[in-house]
Amino acid sequence: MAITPRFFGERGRRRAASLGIEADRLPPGQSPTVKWPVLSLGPTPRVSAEQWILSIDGAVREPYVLDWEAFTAVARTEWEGDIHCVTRWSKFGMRWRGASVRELIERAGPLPSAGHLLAHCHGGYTTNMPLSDVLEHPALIAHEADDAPLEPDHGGPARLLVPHLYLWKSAKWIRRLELLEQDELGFWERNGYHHRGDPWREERYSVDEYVARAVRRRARGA
Ligand SMILES: Nc1nc2c(c(=O)[nH]1)N[C@H]1C(S)=C(S)[C@@H](COP(=O)(O)O)O[C@H]1N2
Ligand SMILES: [Mo]
Repeated sequence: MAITPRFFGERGRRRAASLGIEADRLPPGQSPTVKWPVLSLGPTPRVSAEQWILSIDGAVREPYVLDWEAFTAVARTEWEGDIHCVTRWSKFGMRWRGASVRELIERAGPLPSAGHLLAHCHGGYTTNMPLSDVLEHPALIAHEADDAPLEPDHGGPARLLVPHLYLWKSAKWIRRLELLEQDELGFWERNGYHHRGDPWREERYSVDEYVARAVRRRARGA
């Protein structure tokens, strides 16, 4: 729904073709990257595996905390595919390993009223999403990318990975998954970005959400 200047699309498609990436794997307005850019708001927090803990709490029957040993014992889920950043780069054919977010959340017993997730990070970053985005789509607490331990700049020792949404949802240096009954906005969502962020629907900014709603209202004749 975003109004993307045409040249972004054309440039991306040409570059994808030159890299042998099929055109239908490139979301609208994106362009493939070979290197993996680092996008962080602040300095990289240094969190050792020994210090690392993940809390799963909020609207759940049994909140719990995982330490590194308990996490790595359940980190046996793999996901292969492409990631998409709202700043228009996509990185193709990555391999990720970690724990299934759905399994971690189910173990806490989400309340029937829990519909939203707020991810909290070391350093203060937050991002929100509908709970269905991590229960009904592949999502990991990831500690390995492309067969190597996740670099600190990319969120190591572990980050959230929600690959079907723009990458700002994939919270680095994750420390807490908070289930919520009412939605609360994260950092970028409060600062003009879309509340969901589906790259295939080009949900970049909240203004896209506003325009899409207006278009739907008009189509209904309201
Ligand atoms: N904790 C934290 N997580 C974060 C960010 C951040 O600044 N802090 N940036 C987000 C954004 S905007 C993007 S595009 C991706 C970038 O991930 P990368 O640096 O591994 O490419 O991380 C997301 N997760
Ligand atoms: Mo981003």
